[in-house]
Amino acid sequence: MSDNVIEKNDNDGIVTLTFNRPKALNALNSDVLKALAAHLSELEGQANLRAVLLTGAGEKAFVAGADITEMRDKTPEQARAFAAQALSTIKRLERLPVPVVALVNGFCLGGGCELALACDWAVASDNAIFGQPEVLLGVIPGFGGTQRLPRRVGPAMAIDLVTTGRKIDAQEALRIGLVNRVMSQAELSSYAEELTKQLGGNGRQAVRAAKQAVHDGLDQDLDSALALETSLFAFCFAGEEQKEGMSAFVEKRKANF
Ligand code: DAK
Repeated sequence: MSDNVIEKNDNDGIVTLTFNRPKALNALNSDVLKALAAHLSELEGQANLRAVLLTGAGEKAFVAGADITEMRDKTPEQARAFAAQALSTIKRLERLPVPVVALVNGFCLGGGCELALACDWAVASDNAIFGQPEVLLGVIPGFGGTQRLPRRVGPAMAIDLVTTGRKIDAQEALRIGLVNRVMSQAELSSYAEELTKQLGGNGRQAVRAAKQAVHDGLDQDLDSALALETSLFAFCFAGEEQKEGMSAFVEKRKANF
């Protein structure tokens, strides 16, 4: 595996993973997927983890898709194995117990868009370009795009994007709910600091429980999901954070989690 295809920066539990193949617009090959899986194994065991940010090296691309050169000669069996490996890695990313945010700094196509969809939310620079152009290559999205895209933007828009393969700009991505915010490249590069401030005063266990409630609840009917929320709400009262957070409010001081 080549070194450094993903760079890691850890700022007190706010971890940024940077896809680092700028000459290939950070396209995802098997080395990158292996490196991502290895980083996830570390992050899953990291006690002080607060958030994970994904971004792309260079100013041109977040991730321009799966590596087409590597995919070209695959047999159906190899394609199935490749997709299965990627799907399980992307699922592990999605289920990290902390917020996972895509910082989309340019082309975000195919497998790159699917990676962003597996993040809890995405923010984009104003030059970002999104799309699921797989049909132009004679295939369909293979990293979850046909399933996560309709869940995020609705089936009509998802079918539009996966059947035409058209590219959309950051403003359209914002309008359809694919990204939460659009900002300049400079603002995007300081987003880690902004997120540090936003999460800084929050209970860590509460943040984890909030994410779990949303993810697990989305897979259930409403009554079961509300019961899950009740369990997690009650669970919060078993820990120190709830006592500290509510005491701090009553005593008119800042909570110290
Ligand atoms: N793979 C490999 N190399 C790529 C790449 C990619 N996806 N995208 C860009 N590159 C490389 C280019 O080949 C070029 O390399 P050199 O020629 O310099 O060696 C370099 O990056 C710079 O790209 P360009 O010269 O093309 O730059 P431009 O600014 O002119 O164009 C572009 C930028 C993003 C519009 C263009 O590069 C482009 O269209 N790239 C391909 C985008 C794309 O089609 N992405 C989707 C890939 S398909 C599945 C599993 C997974 C998937 C599907 C099925 N199963 C197992 C079922 C996922 C599929 C995909 O993601």
